[in-house]
Amino acid sequence: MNNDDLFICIDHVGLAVPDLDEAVKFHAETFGWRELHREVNEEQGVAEAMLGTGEQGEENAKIQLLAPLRPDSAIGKFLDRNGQGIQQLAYRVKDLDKVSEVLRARGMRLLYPEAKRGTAGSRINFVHPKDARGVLLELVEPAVDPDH
Ligand code: MC0
Repeated sequence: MNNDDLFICIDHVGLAVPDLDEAVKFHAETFGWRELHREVNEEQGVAEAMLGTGEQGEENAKIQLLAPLRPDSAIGKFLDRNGQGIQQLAYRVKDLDKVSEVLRARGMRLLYPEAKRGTAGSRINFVHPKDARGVLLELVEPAVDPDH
């Protein structure tokens, strides 16, 4: 990674699903992904599971399954409009506040004025899909120690 790179790598790809348990089972039995982590994020209105082949906290990109807690949540609305499928692409960053500032200066609208809490204690924000040319881009700064 160069010092002036904004993004480290793809952290995860988020898939909207109607039923988390059923989707985890499908991706495990069909594609061989293992469930590495699961949590409920009330603020985001989601129950989510991270799938991969390494360990949670390792560097590998992951698949994130996102099921709605409420019909009026971001995932609930996405499912209503599009059905299940790719809802977001998440880029890993080292310093979310710095990257957010750079992207705002480049004309991107970030959805939140300040970072919010994401998976496993990470800090997250999103670039509006209209500004990122049709893709909801999540920016994720992982927790230093994801277990604490
Ligand atoms: C909406 N649009 C999308 C989109 N969602 N385009 C690509 N990908 C998506 N996921 C498009 C719509 O089709 C519409 O286009 C335009 O964006 C504006 O839509 P809207 O009706 O004004 O807005 P909403 O109500 O659909 O909301 C979209 C928005 C929302 C991105 C603002 O989903 C949001 O706040 N998302 C951020 C939070 C989130 O996604 N949370 C769940 C994951 P047209 O052409 O019709 O104008 S939580 C998570 O990911 C955490 C746990 C983590 O990873 O750590």
